[in-house]
Amino acid sequence: MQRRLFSLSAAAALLLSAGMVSAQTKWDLAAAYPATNFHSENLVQFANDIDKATGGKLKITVHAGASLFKAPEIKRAVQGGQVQAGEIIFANFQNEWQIYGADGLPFLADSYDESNKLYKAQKPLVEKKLAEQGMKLLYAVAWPPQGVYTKKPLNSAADLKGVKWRAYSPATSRIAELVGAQPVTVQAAELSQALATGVVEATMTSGATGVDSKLYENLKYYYDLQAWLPKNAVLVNSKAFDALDKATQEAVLNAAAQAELRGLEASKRVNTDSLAKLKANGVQVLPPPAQLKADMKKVGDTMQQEWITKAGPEGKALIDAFQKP
Ligand code: PCA
Repeated sequence: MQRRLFSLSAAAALLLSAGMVSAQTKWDLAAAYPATNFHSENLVQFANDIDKATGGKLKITVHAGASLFKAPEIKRAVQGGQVQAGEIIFANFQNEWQIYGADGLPFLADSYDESNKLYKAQKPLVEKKLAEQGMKLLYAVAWPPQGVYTKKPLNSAADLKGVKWRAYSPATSRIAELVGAQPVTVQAAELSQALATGVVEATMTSGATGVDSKLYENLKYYYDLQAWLPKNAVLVNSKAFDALDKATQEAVLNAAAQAELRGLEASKRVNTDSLAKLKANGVQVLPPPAQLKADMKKVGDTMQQEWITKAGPEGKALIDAFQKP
């Protein structure tokens, strides 16, 4: 009897310690932008919120600056389970599925309000696609509006002919083609280097990335076109998420909802702050000249038409949902 009691309690102790081991889950989260970028800071707070809410049961380590995977590789890494979670920019994946690229098109949704509306229309489609791909969307946050950085002043798109144009997405490459610039795809993590070596003479991005990558050291003009607000999205591998207990899943979803709201406010704040920082660093931050704006709108029209043709019925459904009053 004594022996049996002993072995029972030993078994219980073993189970308990096994339980303690499996009670803590560790995730890595791959991110592509610098640690000081507002998206990355938001990710760290997201991870801290989850740590607190779960009493340390789910620990997420954020790997910023493309230190685990390069920006275009993160989606596949999350899908394949090489990393449990990751942050991507939807616009990078337009060639895979046009709907991912909707928020990367010039002048389709060109303010925070429009961008929110577009997100609402995109979200159910994207969630369904990601679920098919074995992933779950946790939250998404828009970058600040995109403008043009150049070395020389611009009057019209014709001034961009032959210029070495840094692109980060299929859409930003297409802009270069349409204005006769020379596109070269460089992700944010390599942008400073590309500028220093003269591979890049112009780009379209946000004030935020202008500050992150110190674009002001090489590019002295910023035309605040406010052409689109591409979104970053935080994804998790579905199997990793499903393996969590219900309470932990709830904690992740709650923290994600808060991160989405907090991220949007941060984006707006960073937009204002970064334009001021560009000026302080000698950049002429200018409204686009009328001809440049008209030319870029035309580029946007062409690209929206190309997009709708490729995106088919899903694209039409998205635009209808987006334009519904
Ligand atoms: N910064 C990122 C994407 C959009 C943005 O504002 C970049 O330039 O790569």
